[in-house]
Amino acid sequence: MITLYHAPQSRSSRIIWLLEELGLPYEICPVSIFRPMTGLGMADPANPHPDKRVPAILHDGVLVAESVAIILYLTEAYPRAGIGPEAGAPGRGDYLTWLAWYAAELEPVMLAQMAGEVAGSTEKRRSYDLVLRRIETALAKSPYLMGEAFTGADLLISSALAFGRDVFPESEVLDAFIARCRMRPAALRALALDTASGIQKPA
Ligand SMILES: N[C@@H](CCC(=O)N[C@@H](CS)C(=O)NCC(=O)O)C(=O)O
Repeated sequence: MITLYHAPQSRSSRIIWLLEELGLPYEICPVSIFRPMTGLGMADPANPHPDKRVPAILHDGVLVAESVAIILYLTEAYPRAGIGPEAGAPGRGDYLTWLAWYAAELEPVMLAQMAGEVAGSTEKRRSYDLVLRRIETALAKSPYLMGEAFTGADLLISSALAFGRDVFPESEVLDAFIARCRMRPAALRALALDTASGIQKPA
């Protein structure tokens, strides 16, 4: 059994989507988190995440935290859905590269731009330009980052882009990619479940 520790409209929403893509039985354990943007909410003692953040999953007694680790762990453990190339399979290197790229390049650049730190830093400006170029180059060639087929990398990166869309300039390619991913039946089911997953527990 898989338990997802989840706070509505947060980075754990993407893991509901993942679990729906994989077609697995799972339960959602709602937890409260501190929300820096509003200053509301508090860390939940019931949350097993080492930093009391979300997402985290418990799978047969194994705790996994961090979006990238959860996506890699679950797409490996349940390969039948075919959304994460296994070790030795074609596309495996590309898959690992995109997952790591999200955490090491995309997310830091997005947070820096949200904080207004990019314009005044040559290094951050360069990273920003490289990030935008990488994603637009990949999506100019194919509907998904790794080609014709949707993978866990598309799930992760499209959910980040949807959240931080304003960080990047107008781009039909980016908008079409986000829409393509979000219209998937599993994504729509996840959205409904996220909305129904409850108001934060009182802090
Ligand atoms: N790198 C982590 C980031 C997790 C994260 O920051 N989650 C936010 C919600 S979107 C959170 O739990 N914030 C509560 C806090 O910072 O205490 C991941 O992708 O899993």
